[in-house]
Formats: sequence, C-alpha cells, structure tokens
Amino acid sequence: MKNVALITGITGQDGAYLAEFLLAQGYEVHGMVRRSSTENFERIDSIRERLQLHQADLLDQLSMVRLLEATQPAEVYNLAAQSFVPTSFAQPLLTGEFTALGVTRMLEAIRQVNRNIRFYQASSSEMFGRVQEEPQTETTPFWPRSPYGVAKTYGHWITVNYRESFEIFACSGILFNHESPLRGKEFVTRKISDAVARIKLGRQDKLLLGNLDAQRDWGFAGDYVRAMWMMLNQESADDFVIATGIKHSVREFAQLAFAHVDLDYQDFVEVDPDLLRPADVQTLCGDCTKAREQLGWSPEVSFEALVRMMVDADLQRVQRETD
Ligand code: NAP
Ligand code: G4F
Repeated sequence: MKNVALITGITGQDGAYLAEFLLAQGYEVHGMVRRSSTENFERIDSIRERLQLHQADLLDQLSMVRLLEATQPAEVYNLAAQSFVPTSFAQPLLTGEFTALGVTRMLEAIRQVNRNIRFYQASSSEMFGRVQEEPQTETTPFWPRSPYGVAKTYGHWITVNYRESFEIFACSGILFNHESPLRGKEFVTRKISDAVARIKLGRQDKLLLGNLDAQRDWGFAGDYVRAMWMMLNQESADDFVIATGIKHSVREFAQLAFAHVDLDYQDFVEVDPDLLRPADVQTLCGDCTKAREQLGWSPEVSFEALVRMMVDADLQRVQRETD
C-alpha cells in the first residue's frame, strides 16, 4: 500500500519541490489549497495530474479536521504560512493567525483525528533574528526581529509542546533561506535573478534594493525538502537546523548574478530607503552538524551554482515571454 502524505502550502516554492520528491518516493500526495478566484497552480503544473488537491484554510479549524478525515495521511508537512517578512510588519495580526495559530489548528486536528500522524513544521532561521551566537544551532536562543519571526517562534514551540504533551511525532525543521527558480519574485534572490534577466534582455533599466549588507546562508530548495522527509522518517521526532554553513551578502548575490551575464551590478543597482525594514536580520549562518550526523543530510548545490541556476532559468523564461 502507498504511503500517504498531505502537504499544506503545496502551491508554494517548497510545496512544489516536496510534492515532486514524495511522488518520486512512491507516495500518494494530497495537497491543501485555499480557495481563490483564480487558480494559482503554476508551480505544480507539471505534476498536477498526479496530485490530489483539497480546499481548506489555515484559518478554518473544521476544514482541517475534515481534510485529515478525508485523506488519512501518515505524514503531514505544514508548509503553509504568510512567509514574506515585510508583509508581516504591514499585517502582523493576519501573519499571527496563519503562521502561528495555523500550526496549533493543524496539531489540534491531528490530536482529534489520529495521533499517529507524523507532523513536520516549517520553522525558520528568522527565529534567531538578532543572533546570539554564530553559527546558529538547535540550542541557540531565539530573538526574532519581525512579526513573522515571532509567529514562527510560536509555531516552533507549539510543535515541541505537542510532541512532549501528547506524544505526537512532531518535528520542527529550522530551515535557513533556500531558493530556486520557483522562489516568489518578492524575495531578494529571485528579485535579483529576474531583474538580471530583464536587464540583459533590454526589458528593464535598473534594480532597486534595500539592505545590501544583509547576510544570509542561502541553499537550494530541492536539497532542503529532502531534509523534511528525512526528519519524518527517522526513529524518533526531533528538531533540526538545515543550512549550508556559508553566508553571503545581498551585495555578493547581486555581484555574482550580474557577472554571470557579463554585467557589473554597480551600473544597475540602486538603494531605495523604502525597502529597508523597521528591524532587519543582519546576518544568519547555520550549523547543520546534527542533521548531518543523525539524518545523513547534506546540501548538494553550492551558492555559485544556485545563482547561476536562478539567472539561467529567468533568462529562459523572460526570453520565452518576449518571443
Ligand atoms: P511560499 O512560496 O510563500 O508558499 C506559502 C504557501 O502557503 C503557499 O502555498 C500559500 O498558498 C500557502 N498559504 C498561505 N496562507 C494560507 C492559508 N491561510 N491557508 C492555506 N494555505 C496558505 O513559501 P515557501 O518559500 O515555499 O516556504 C514554505 C514554508 O517554509 C513557509 O511556512 C515558510 O514560512 C517556511 N520557510 C521558508 C524558508 C525559505 O527560505 N523559503 C525558510 C524557512 C522557513 P497560496 O499559493 O494560495 O498563496
Ligand atoms: O529574501 P528576503 O525577503 O528573505 P528573508 O527576509 O530572509 O526571509 C526568507 O527567509 C526566511 C528564513 O530565514 C524565511 F523564513 C522567510 O519565509 C523567507 O523565505 O530578504 C533577505 C534579506 C533581508 O535582510 C532584506 O532586508 O535581503 C534584504 N533585502 C535587500 N533588498 C531585500 C531587498 N529583501 C527583499 N525581499 N527585497 C529587496 O529589495
């Protein structure tokens, strides 16, 4: 019999990569999607026929209970969230409802329907915020710097709490930034790769960015979804940092991306003060020793290969759109 998995946030970057990965492992894959006036299935287009999609919403407890009853999953991957940090400053309450309380709603649904369901929570390096040590590990204290980071910190602890209180197999994956050609265009890496492609092909003149000195530990989303599955397929539930251990600045990302198409970023990038955040996370760099040793996980795609992959994909897409 096939293993059954349910993914919330299946229409997002990670949802699409995880769905493809689980299908390749032989899973029956169900996805939770929220109702909208137009379908937003672009990222899962190529696997759409092999997925079973169901309407439900993180805001609606009963819809999640019914979803678990209908699909009877062995594994639930909770990837759905309001995931953009600037929006969390503009809409802190909604972010709290989705990104924090949404986790409890899913855990409550599991507690009610079937406590044997294994649960993965998409936690974030944003929880480290104003970092207390470097590199960050599973024991580094949290100091979130945005309503998003605060909401994710709640999601992390409620996951730990349901594991300790109700013996639910619940894991929190503390993932550092991970990117891909499927990344949303508002995030800085994709904003840069898209702009590089458009500038190279004569469709755009300049690129406005905010904090160029912010440093992130950037990895490839395809590598990171593999870690999610590994966490749910070990003997006991635990929490893991998933990272590359190497950090780069936004400036370096831009430099490399423009250089890949023989351009100098300094000729095109301008700083727009409106893009600076009320409080930013200046630096993040993770230590994934625990995941390496206990899960046997390690990243395969380097920073340089990631930048090239994203720019090349956007060049092809922009070219196609303008043909
Ligand atoms: P993403 O591309 O922004 O996808 C978010 C997903 O959540 C989308 O499918 C979205 O659906 C869904 N969603 C939002 N609100 C919902 C609601 N009320 N009910 C149901 N679904 C809802 O995010 P991602 O980059 O794939 O990240 C996946 C998860 O990992 C998120 O929880 C994110 O916070 C977390 N995370 C990401 C990173 C990273 O670097 N990518 C790092 C650490 C943690 P629509 O398509 O309908 O909008
Ligand atoms: O790409 P970003 O928007 O990602 P951020 O804020 O690190 O959050 C992402 O990673 C988290 C993991 O740590 C996830 F949990 C979260 O869901 C999301 O996926 O910004 C990265 C850095 C920031 O310091 C920002 O200030 O880039 C800086 N930046 C500079 N100019 C910019 C821009 N960010 C954006 N989005 N747009 C800019 O123009």
